[in-house]
Amino acid sequence: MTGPARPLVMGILNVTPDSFSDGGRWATTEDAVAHGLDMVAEGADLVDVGGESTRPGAERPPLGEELRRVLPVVAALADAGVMVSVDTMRAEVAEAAVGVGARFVNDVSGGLADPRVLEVVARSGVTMVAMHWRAHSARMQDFATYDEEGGVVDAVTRELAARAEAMAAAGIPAARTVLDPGLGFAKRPHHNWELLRSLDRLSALGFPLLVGASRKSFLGTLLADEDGRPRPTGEREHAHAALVALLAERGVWGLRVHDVRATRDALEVAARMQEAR
Ligand code: PMM
Repeated sequence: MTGPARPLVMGILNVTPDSFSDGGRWATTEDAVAHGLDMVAEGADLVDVGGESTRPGAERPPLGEELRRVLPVVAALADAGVMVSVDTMRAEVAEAAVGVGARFVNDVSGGLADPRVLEVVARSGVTMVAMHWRAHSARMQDFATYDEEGGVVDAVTRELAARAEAMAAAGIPAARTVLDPGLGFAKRPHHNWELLRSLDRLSALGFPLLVGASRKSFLGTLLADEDGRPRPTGEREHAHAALVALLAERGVWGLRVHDVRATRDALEVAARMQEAR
């Protein structure tokens, strides 16, 4: 039986020593591939393989190191029949990953860090996720100001529309364009909540939306203890599952998550509630 369309679940596979919540856990190719397959077994529709940590303050790895981390994992998962996305801001990595079977390029800079990514995507026929981004992680929180009229929602809508236009100009059709508000990237906690409350404004741009809230610090801030200490990254999953259930009602295209099982469970609940209406 086909139920109502649910958001796709993108399982996060960070092959990095330093990502904020899972850095170092899947550092060998073997461990990373096994974790990717586990996420698929739990119900992930696609697996997002990344070799560069984008946590605030992170330094970039050299190109060769990023290729070395990512390519064997993308190749092995794609060979196993998994739909793979590569999380990269570099054209060389995108091109090599597509060459070994990646079907999505997830560029957190939406092609701003390396505009040649747009050409690679246009040429290769894969789908691109363009996230809202203002600067590399080492400096991004310096750009978390949205003082103009309309605040963060207007600014992110405008800046993402500009990325979609750049993609179209590079020859990427709308059917292969996904946008993402970029929660936590040059955003203070309240900016993330404002964006989540106003997702319909981004949807009105006419592209599918991917949302990545999993384990992010705005959830830690929400759940801070009475001394103001944020809830640790590994203890934010219940709040995330609640958010997933609410997002399912907003018609988002995809959710980028660490805990696939909890996400699928939350989506089951949301789907059953929608059916009952
Ligand atoms: N967040 C991170 C990395 N890549 N990609 C997209 N499209 N959207 C996101 O929100 C996003 C991303 C940082 O989180 P991680 O360190 O847990 O991967």
